[in-house]
This record gives sequence, C-alpha cells and structure tokens, in this order.
Amino acid sequence: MLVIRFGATESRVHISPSGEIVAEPASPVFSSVWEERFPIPGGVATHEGDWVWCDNGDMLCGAAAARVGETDFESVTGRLYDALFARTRGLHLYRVWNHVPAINAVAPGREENYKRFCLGRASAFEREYPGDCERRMPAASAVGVGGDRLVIVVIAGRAKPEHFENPEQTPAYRYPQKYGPKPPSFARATRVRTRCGEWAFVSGTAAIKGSDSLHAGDFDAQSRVTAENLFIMRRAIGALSPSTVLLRTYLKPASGRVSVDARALAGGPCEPVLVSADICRSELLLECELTLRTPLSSTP
Ligand code: 3EB
Repeated sequence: MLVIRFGATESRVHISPSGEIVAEPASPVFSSVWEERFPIPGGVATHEGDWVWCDNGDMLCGAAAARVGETDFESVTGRLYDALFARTRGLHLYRVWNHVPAINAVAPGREENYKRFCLGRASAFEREYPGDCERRMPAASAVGVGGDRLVIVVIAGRAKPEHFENPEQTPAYRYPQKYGPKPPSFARATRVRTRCGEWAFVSGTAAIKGSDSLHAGDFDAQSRVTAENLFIMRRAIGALSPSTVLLRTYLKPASGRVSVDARALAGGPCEPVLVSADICRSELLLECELTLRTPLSSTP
C-alpha cells in the first residue's frame, strides 16, 4: 500500500507500523480528505538511503525526501533519480510525483529551481536510458512544497504500460528552450493492466495548449481549459470504466481560491483532494491530475 498524505508541516517519508509506504509532502490541504491511498497489496517495505520501497513482485512503490539547497538542486535531483532508476531497473515506470521546494525561486546567478530540477531529472533519464528516454517517461507532476526537502514518489511495475500524449499540447519533453535548458521528462498519461488491477494516471494538467500557458490571472478560464485537457486525456486512454477516480487539484496560494468544482474538472464523480501548492509556471493558478483504477475481475 502507498499512502500520500498532505498537511504535514515538514516533508517526510516513512514506513508505517503496518508496512505501508507513507509520503507526507509539506503542503496544506483545503479538502476534508487529506490523503490518497493506492491499494497495492502485500510486499515487503525497506529503507534504502533516501528512499523507502515496497515491492510485491508485481508492483513497486517508493518515496524519498532529501534536503536541497541553492548550490545543489541539480545534483540532489540527479542523486534521487539515479537511485530511483537503480531500484526500478527491469521494471517500467507508471507514475512519478515530484514536490519541489521553493519551486519558482531563483538563487543568485542561477536558473529557477523548477528548471534546475528539470535539468537534474532529464540528465538522470539520459544516463539511464541513453537514446530511449522519451519512450520511458511516465505520467508525472511537479509542484511546489513547503520546507527545503525535495519529495519524490513513484509507482513502477512488471507489466509494460502504454503512454499517451495530448494532441492539443506539445509533448512536455519537446517544450522549447524558453521553458528551461532541459524539458520536463513526462508523458501526459500512462495506462497499465497489472495483477493489482487496471490503472490509468493522468499527469499534472493545466491551462496549456501547444506549449503556451493560457489566461494568465483568470482562474475560471484556466479551470475550463484544464477540464478540457483532462477530458481529452480521459478520452485518449480509452474505455476504462473506473471504479475509483481520484482527482488531486493543486491550488496556487496566490489564486486566493480554496475550492474548485471537482465534478466539472474530473468530468464526473470523483474523490477530490485539494492541496495548496505553487505550480511550476508562475502564471498558472491551478493544476489537476487523475488516478483511475479498476480492479481486475477474478476470472481472466
Ligand atoms: C505542464 O503541462 C504543466 O515537470 O513533471 C505538469 C505535469 C507540469 C508534470 C513535470 C510539469 C510536470 O507542463 C506542468
């Protein structure tokens, strides 16, 4: 079992007494539900350096938290990703969450922290999958978090997943250089059939068409474009009739909002979690993501 719990005052990851991997990013919550639970049964949980892992032979989940500072943003990101890749070798990545401290801050003489994070992550992808990076990139999100620890959470597994792009958005890994020296390393959605059920993950999704942010400063207009992009991705991943739809929304504190129309954003009923977090592009006021899950019927 993987649990992602918001509302902590300091980011940390740990193994619970019942053997669950628990990631607690230091982000305030607005919703009454503070955590998302990913029912990945069984497995043995272990500590390995910055990471905690739980492996049930079919799916592997992990979480890490590590201090990052002005001088070492790229190298700490690279170190965490190198360890992630070492542990998931022979498996496929399904979903990665990145919680980046001071995400929009710029240290003197440096790029913005998000761009430095992207550089560290992209370099690690290239080291692990030379010449084959893009096909390996799973659904992901990267948002701000309080404190000074970079938090990374990952779900991987044996079964080969399918990755999807949004035809109305430039693939993030081909964003032009103005968004940073190395583009973000993720797919818009990932779907996989595992022994623990069928999963689909829609990446952090915002008011972007092509590679441009739309409607700077207009929350309602950004919400409409975000809902449309989520709908496009739900259609792209196909006829999955999920028993569970988790909607996580990140609201930028500066948006002044504390609620959203979850049903409109998810395109139907969902379990909404509403988190306060800065978004990687400072003009974006919200970002949403989906986790869809269908248990496999007992007969194949
Ligand atoms: C975007 O569409 C908005 O860097 O991993 C969304 C999802 C975004 C993932 C990442 C960034 C990331 O580009 C930002």
